[in-house]
Amino acid sequence: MKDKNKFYVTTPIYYATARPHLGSLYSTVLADIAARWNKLLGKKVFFLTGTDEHGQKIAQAAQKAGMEPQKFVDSFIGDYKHIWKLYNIDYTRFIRTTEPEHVKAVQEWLTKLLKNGDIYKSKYEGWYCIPDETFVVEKGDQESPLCSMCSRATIFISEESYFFKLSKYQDKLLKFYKDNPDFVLPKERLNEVIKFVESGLKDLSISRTTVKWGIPFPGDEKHVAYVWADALLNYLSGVDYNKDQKNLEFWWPADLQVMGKDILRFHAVYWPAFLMASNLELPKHLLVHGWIKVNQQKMSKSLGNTIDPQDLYNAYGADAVRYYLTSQLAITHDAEFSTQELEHRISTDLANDLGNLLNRTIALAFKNDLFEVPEIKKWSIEALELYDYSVATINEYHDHMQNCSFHLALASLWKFISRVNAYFHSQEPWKITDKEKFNEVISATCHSLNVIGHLIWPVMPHKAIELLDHIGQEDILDDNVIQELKKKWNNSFKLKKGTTLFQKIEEPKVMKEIEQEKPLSEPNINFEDFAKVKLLVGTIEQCEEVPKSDKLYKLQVNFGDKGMRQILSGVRQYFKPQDLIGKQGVFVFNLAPRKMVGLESQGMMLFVEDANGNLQFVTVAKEVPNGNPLR
Ligand code: ME8
Repeated sequence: MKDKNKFYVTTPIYYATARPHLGSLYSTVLADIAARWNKLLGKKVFFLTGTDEHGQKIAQAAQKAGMEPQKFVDSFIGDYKHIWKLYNIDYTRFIRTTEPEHVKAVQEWLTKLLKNGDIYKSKYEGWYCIPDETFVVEKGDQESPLCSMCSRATIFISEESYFFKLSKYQDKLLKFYKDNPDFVLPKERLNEVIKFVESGLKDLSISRTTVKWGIPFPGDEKHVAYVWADALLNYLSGVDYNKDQKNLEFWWPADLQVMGKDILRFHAVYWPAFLMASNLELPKHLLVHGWIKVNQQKMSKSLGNTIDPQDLYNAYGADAVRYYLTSQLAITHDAEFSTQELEHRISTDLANDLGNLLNRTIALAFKNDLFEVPEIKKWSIEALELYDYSVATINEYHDHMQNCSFHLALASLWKFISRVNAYFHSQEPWKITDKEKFNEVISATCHSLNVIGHLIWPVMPHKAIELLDHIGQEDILDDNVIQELKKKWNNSFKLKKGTTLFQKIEEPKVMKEIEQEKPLSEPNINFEDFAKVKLLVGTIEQCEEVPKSDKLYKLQVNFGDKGMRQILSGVRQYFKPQDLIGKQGVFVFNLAPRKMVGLESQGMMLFVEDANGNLQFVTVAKEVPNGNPLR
């Protein structure tokens, strides 16, 4: 019988091509919050993070830096560990894919699959995206297709390769998704995975001969393992796959695997299929978050628009940044990074709502010579109502945390904080002369702060301890803390004066300068430049799926006296054909024709992202003749 009282959580392993940036920190903080929450629930926790150190992308970056790949990747590890420490990331193990133990685990795994026939040798011919280290599914016949994930240029490769029989697992995967609708959190993101698998899985090339920087393929050292086959295995080697069976059995399957939406396909399709082929259980949940954007673009190493967590730490401290990342960036959405918003949150939520509540309570108690708040025997109705509200908040917080809706958990906690502030004000304790009544108000507020202090610990571990220390609470991780917090209020509190928990931001900080280093707006263009782009209105007469692609629609668009045109558009996940047929849209008419999956696209349809990250097409308020230009 398995010990159910365990929680195994992982982050993606980050490409060791640069220092960690705010995006890498985001995933890692989310995993740390999940780990700490489960510690609060009294579980044994294993938290794995680390770095992805093989493959063509790393080899190229090392070459550019004029370094040996191993030395190159080694040079970033200190940075990762340093930043994780600054931000109180309490990981259990930091794994590197160049560690001999991991290399051995991958080779043994490949050997096993070779033996059971799930891996075979053949030849790969097609397109490859180096930045994403991915084989491009939509094969172009002549011209290079852009990567369907990142829209960057791809290279053509033609080489002998080992293949994993991914196609064999198509039906099993679909059944698994059906039986486990909450495998992917938030649930909505599972739809795109199902669509991808339903569109047909081809066997996956899992070795390269033209890349040298990788794990030698067992028995055929002309090949190295495909970097994703190598990287995904870290989740197993991190808990001693093929090394310590007992340890593996204790921790596997992972309870939660955190990642950005860019790498969902690898984790929700390839990874489960690898595990099925290995007769291992599948992870319980994948937590998939959106992107942090800067000036509307994904923050990424290759775009060079990253924000350094060290700068943020220097300006605001770890816990404020952790709070901002969790409360402001809803997991379900992409969000623009903004120092103004971060500073606003620090001043209002943290300094005003929470910090002031603590300061005022302690200052007032001390002013009235109350240093030890006694246990209260009989509570007033108002205090009992506050207690009820606290229990309801703990329950709500619990449910949101269990669903990994961390931003909702914080929202309900901050509603409670407002409620406590309102209680404190309505009682006007500064006017109370009756000692018992005064003690009661301070005690009810301290009990509330006790609840708040414990609940914010997963998100702001240092500030939580500081807060609890002010009210004399030391043991955060008592068994069953959550149940304890819901018990009838009967604590006494030893109050301590301390430093201010959070300072209001009076003057915007240095981060302004950091943001300004990057171009804040695109350079202007003149009218002639604009006039070069011919934007026309056309009606979509037909819309068909392109069979060789999981994204593309083939549109037949009527441009009136300028004729019909075939336009390909990669928007299948956002629209059904009937959403588009008969509608007028806006098209770039003079874009050079481009070939995709063997079909020519003679223009481009315009779309815009809505607040939910879905696309809306651009149209006219009233019907106009087809072929009319925008001006
Ligand atoms: O993909 N916003 O590594 P990677 C939010 N090595 N999160 C972001 C982000 C952004 N702008 N940019 C990056 C790899 N991330 C592979 C993973 S796992 C077996 C192998 C986060 O260094 C996000 O979680 O490109 C994304 O999935 C991860 O960093 C990718 O990091």
